[in-house]
Amino acid sequence: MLLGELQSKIEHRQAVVGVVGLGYVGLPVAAMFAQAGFRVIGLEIKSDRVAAINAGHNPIEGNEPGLAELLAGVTREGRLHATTEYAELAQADVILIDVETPVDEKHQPQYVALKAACRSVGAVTKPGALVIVESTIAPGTIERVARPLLEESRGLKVNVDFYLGACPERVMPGKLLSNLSRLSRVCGGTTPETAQTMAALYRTIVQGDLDVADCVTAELVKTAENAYRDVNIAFANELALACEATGGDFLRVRELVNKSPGRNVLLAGAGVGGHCIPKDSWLLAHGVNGRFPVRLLAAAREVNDLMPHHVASLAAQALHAIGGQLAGAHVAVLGYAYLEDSDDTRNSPSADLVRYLQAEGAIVAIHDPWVQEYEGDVCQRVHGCDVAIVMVAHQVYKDLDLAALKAALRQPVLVDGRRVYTAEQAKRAGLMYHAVGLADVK
Ligand code: SAJ
Repeated sequence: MLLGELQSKIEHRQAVVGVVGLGYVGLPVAAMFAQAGFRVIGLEIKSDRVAAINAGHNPIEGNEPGLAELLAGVTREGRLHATTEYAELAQADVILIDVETPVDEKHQPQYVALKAACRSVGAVTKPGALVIVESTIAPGTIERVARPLLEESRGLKVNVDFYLGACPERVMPGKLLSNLSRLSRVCGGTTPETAQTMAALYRTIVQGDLDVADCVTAELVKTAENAYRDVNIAFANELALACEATGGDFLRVRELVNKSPGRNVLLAGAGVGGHCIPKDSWLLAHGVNGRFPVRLLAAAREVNDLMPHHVASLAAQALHAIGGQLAGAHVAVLGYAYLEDSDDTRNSPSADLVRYLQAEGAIVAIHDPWVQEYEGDVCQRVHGCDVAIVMVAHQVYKDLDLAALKAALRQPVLVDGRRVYTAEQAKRAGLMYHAVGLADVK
């Protein structure tokens, strides 16, 4: 099938869309294309997930507005069918690949799932099908990993037997459907015609801009936009440390710097977690493939990864100031999710903090109203502790009565990793206050 024919099938909603990987990206994508009128085949290796989806049940945790209803509707109408059988993708005119692409402890991409998906898709894809990798991948991955694996299964040739592109997703937990429909996408194709056909496909579900490009541009844009954020957060964190060292207050300094045109210092904090920001800088660096030393990206990752350790040192200094120490101290960690008012704990800075504290001999109590195993009354969890450390700016901590917190603590020590409070508020409540970016309150 020629691309023109495929584009026409897409525009008439006659194309069959396959989605490989029905996780927090693939499932909303599959449901949205089904809602747009396509017949969608969702490929998922976890059979229990397949059963739940075909029964119209949303297996994705957390609050995702609209997703459960959408999924129930499109499965009930038979427009989305999930399967564990790759053979069913032989019917698909378009196949989207939405599998995980994590990095390992050496910051190297782990493409096990991506490679398996490409091999399996290559073994079944119909002539003239369009394969699109939506997972976030290092620049050069389409050329160096996806294309060869798709071709070798049956000696296929890209742009002859199938077409190939990259269209990285920009979803966020809690906003899956709105991000998918609202945000712009880069449609990177191995040929300009492929990119145009990709744009025609995404135009059926995306209201944002659809910018056509080549594959490496699409790979660069996604990894760069998150690396950019990581570097900017690292700048804020390093400025916060400079404020602590020089007697400044980061929030005041940031406010005044940002009055200068073109400045936008982000927020210093207790660390950088989540499913994409900590990873994408390493994917971008991997794409450079050793041709140039990657200094800034790696340095920013180091600054951000050290923030939980810095918060632990603030707690140690706070205890030392009252003749105590971390060893044997009872420490309450408030907030375990990676982001405020979220239940997502992936790459949580609090997990690093807990490891540091326990390595120093502290006894740690964790609270997080959004994380089931740590939910409960804050003051009950803090009761008898020698220090409370706020790691996430959950609303429930913003609303917290500091006098009640002080009454629950054995020692009146508060360490604020997200500047939820002010030194004045803490002082009024009788708490000794230490915070990221604030020189020690004497
Ligand atoms: N963080 C800071 N200081 C800041 C901003 C964030 O320390 O000024 C920390 C957060 O506490 C968190 C981590 O960084 O631990 C990541 O926060 P995030 O606001 O970047 O949220 P994410 O990880 O969900 O990032 C997503 C990304 N979106 C996609 O990948 C589609 C990112 O590109 C967006 O910029 C970000 O959402 C957003 O702007 O909300």
